[in-house]
Amino acid sequence: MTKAFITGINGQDGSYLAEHLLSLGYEVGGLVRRSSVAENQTYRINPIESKLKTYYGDLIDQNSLADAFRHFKPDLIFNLAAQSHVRLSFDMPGFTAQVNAVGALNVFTAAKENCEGARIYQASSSEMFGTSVDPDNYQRETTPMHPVSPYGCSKLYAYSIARNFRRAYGLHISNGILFNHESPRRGTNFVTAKVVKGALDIKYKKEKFLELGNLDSYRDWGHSYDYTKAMIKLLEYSEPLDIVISTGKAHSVKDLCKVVFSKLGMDYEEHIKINPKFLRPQELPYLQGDSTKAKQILGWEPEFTFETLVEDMIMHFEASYK
Ligand code: NAP
Ligand code: G4F
Repeated sequence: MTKAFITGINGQDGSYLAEHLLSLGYEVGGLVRRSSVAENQTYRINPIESKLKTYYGDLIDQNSLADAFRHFKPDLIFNLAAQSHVRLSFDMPGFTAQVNAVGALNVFTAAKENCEGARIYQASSSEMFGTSVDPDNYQRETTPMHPVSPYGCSKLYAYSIARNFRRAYGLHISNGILFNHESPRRGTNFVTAKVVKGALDIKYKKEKFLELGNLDSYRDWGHSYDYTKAMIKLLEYSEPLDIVISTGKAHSVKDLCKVVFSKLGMDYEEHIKINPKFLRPQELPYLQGDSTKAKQILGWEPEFTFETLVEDMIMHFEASYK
């Protein structure tokens, strides 16, 4: 196994994954969409760009995937590309389904026809569980899936068609069911990066308040650096698997605000305003993952805790204020 191809290579996870794979000696290729502002689009992979082979393409253009696969000849394919924002999936459910559901089908079909023997990783999500929680307050591989967003529904289709292609055609496709993971490279319209950046704006007197939506939902937040290592362990494992990756600890959005503001010497209650614009038509109230299977089978353990994740993000974002 020497060549790895990543769709969504310039995203948060794609950039960490590419770095890990290069450090392990893999040749790394990836798919990049056409954008009118090319400079910003690839900022996360600019430091390693000379070591990568990138291809222009799009998940909804199956020919572009087939061409890239035929040319690069990957042994491993990581399908990370997606419209990954849950609230925005309510604004554009059709586009979200095209990219996340039909797009994943396009990746599997192009791989089936052009990359015999390749192992495929599908970026599945804890959002697929929706309102479903086991009686012990965890979600795990056996927990029923009842998604509550167009994003969750699109990811459930991709998860299901991956399992179908595995059984029907013998493809080696694994689903990584990842709980929320963040980093200094997280897009600033996700809540962790928004809170860190918003608190810094207040500390450095650029803003007085931060507007958020629902503060009462709980998420199991880990670090993308750790979770992208789990993706590689999953594809290096001999059998295709569906596996949960999580820290096993849930925190509310309110907890997150409390920790971030207090680390910066402030009281969050004096600075947070609720703006209904950031509420969702249906909320997913509680996520907490049990990753026992990943620990036992893959030997995966996260290095970052919630505290060190928050500190890493603050340190990164604060550097641009000084
Ligand atoms: P991200 O930062 O939003 O990255 C998404 C990537 O997909 C970007 O490179 C984006 O390119 C690309 N992309 C979007 N639409 C595309 C299309 N039609 N064709 C080709 N590329 C397209 O997301 P992430 O946090 O790295 O997440 C990686 C994957 O894991 C996603 O599938 C996400 O749904 C899933 N996931 C994430 C989490 C999490 O907490 N981060 C948890 C579970 C699952 P542009 O930059 O050009 O838009
Ligand atoms: O940071 P979020 O937008 O992440 P969300 O919706 O949990 O989705 C992320 O994790 C999924 C895995 O479970 C991934 F599959 C998905 O791709 C993405 O990476 O929101 C987290 C929580 C939500 O309950 C939201 O309602 O924060 C709440 N929130 C409160 N105010 C807010 C805001 N979220 C955002 N983005 N912006 C707010 O102002």
